[in-house]
Amino acid sequence: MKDDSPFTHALIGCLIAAIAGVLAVACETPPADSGADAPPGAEADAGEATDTTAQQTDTTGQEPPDPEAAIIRLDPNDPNLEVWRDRDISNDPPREPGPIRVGSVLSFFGLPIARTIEDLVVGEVEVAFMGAPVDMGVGFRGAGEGPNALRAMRRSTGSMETMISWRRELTAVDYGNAPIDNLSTERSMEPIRRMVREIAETGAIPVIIGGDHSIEFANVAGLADVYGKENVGVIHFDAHYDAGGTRSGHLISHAQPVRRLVDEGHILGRNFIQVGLRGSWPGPEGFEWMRENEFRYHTMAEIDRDGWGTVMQLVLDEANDGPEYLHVSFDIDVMDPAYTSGTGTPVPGGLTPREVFPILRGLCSENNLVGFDLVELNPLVDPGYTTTLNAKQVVDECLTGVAMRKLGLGSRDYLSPLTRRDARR
Ligand SMILES: [Mn+2]
Repeated sequence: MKDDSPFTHALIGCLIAAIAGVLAVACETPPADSGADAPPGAEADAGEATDTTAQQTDTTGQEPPDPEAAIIRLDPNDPNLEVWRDRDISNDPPREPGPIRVGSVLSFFGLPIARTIEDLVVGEVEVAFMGAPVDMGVGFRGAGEGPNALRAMRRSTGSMETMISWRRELTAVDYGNAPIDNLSTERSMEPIRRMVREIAETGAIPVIIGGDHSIEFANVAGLADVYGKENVGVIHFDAHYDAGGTRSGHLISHAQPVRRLVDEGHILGRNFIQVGLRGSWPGPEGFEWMRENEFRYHTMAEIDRDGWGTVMQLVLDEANDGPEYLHVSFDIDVMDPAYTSGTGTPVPGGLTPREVFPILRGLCSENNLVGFDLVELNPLVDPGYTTTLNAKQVVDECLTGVAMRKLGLGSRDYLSPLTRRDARR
């Protein structure tokens, strides 16, 4: 039904003005490096290292073209303009609020589903999964299929390292997917942020399954909305630092969430810990920017020199020396492509499952974890399901850590007495 009332037109006009305002402000204040952080000789690295200089040198003496003239604006009369509108539950059958068991219908780890905030509250939900199927931020198709690939995995959880099953210890649900605009990364941020905020406001931990890494911005900003600016620390597992400047005028893509989070003041640089950086990006300017902002980072070069055991202890110590709340953002490309070929921008020389799993249990058990995201899983280039299998295990290990903490076993060193030599009777 088309609504032609003046009120509706005025409302939509305001909305467009607000969007235009945001764009205008963003255009007036380009990030300091404006894409100058590509290292010498670094050519386009599968999309993630393709910052381009915003302004070409003008050799003709003519005025540069007006960028505004090139923008094709949105149709204000499209009834689907507001991608962040509330989920339509008008066709749901009447029922008491609370998690809904769905039998063999696919959900993350076979969990019950939740449709409303009341479902989360009444069900005393501690962990709410959500899908954020964005793939425009990586620049090609596939990462958006990540949530459903993970939902299709077999549902077994837990492992003999701890003999703890998080599914037994924690109340968890699948809260569905965020209502993104799959033609716009920019417009997809707000609905994801809002859904993260909804979950966090109930006290539950949002576990966001991407989707490309642009969603880290929405995830962490949503958590900061609830827990307060500068009150959340982030461990960023990634081959890339994801703090790139503007590219073709865009201020959000899978290469930029970290820059936006710091520039907008959601997170202090010193509360960002980066693990697994390698390859050609960033160059010196990117590292200088991180140094200026007091980032803590651990490159693969450092890990190769000092050994994973040493660096893992350092990261766990640094996580304990931060704000009260912790978010873990896990880009599957931090692992070596031998284990995770199904991703958009693989870089050789990464972490192994043996290195990744214990640090996740440690981080998620020793800290007050308030959010977790798993991103850049692209099942369209994962022919052997290796990546999806490892991605599932990554989530599993972190939630095992959350369950360990609940049981009073929160420690990086905890292993079940049944499965270690020194506890033999
Ligand atoms: Mn990333």
